[in-house]
Amino acid sequence: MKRYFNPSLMCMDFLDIRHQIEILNSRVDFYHFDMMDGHYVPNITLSPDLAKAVAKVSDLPLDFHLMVTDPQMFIEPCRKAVEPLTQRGIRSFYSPHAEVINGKAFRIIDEIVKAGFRPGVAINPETPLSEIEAYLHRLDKVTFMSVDPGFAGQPFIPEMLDKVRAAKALKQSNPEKYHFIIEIDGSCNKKTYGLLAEAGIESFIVGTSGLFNNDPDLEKAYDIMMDDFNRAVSA
Ligand code: S6P
Ligand code: MG
Repeated sequence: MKRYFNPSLMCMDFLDIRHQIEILNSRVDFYHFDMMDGHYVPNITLSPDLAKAVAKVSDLPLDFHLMVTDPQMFIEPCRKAVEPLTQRGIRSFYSPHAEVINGKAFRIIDEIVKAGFRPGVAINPETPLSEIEAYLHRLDKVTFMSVDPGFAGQPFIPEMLDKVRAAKALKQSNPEKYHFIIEIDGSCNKKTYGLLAEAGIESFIVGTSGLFNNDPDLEKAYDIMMDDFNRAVSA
């Protein structure tokens, strides 16, 4: 099974962004890009301007995670930010929260696709899978939150795992219909990799606990992450 690693850039050392991106470029699959508006969650993080800067020194798709009340508002700024990548056929992801798109989900997914993104959705720990079933077949990725959105460094919420298992079973039961990548966001680290992989996670968003706090030297931190991961999944 293909596995993806998706570092959460809000957990980087902001005084050393370019250097860290250059280290990660050859090692990971996507860059998870948290966008917050201070309303949907009580925090503010990354911006389209920073996305534009990152896209200048990387060939990896950006993975926009919209923790905002109005995800439509950021489609155009994010589209512009990654335009140089999109023009080279590198398609970034754009994932609003399931909890805010009800009533206009199909319209928003269409807008996301029209802007050149791969459509995704992020879903909170307490939100049932049924909430997104009507449009699941249109999604390229589902980001299952295993923490309440808003902050790095929070404890893992195991109650959400049943939903991941259900998503995996649904995907397996109808591979013609569903193609979404099953992704985890929150407290993804050596304590949880095994559990997550077994439940069906294909893409791992690694933040403070899985990658950046492993070592001050990011190359070493990455090697530690891979050792931890390989040990956990082969155990
Ligand atoms: C949380 C955000 C995440 C975090 C990531 C941090 O609102 O969406 O992407 O950056 O979960 O990882 P960790 O290991 O600190 O929980
Ligand atoms: Mg996130």
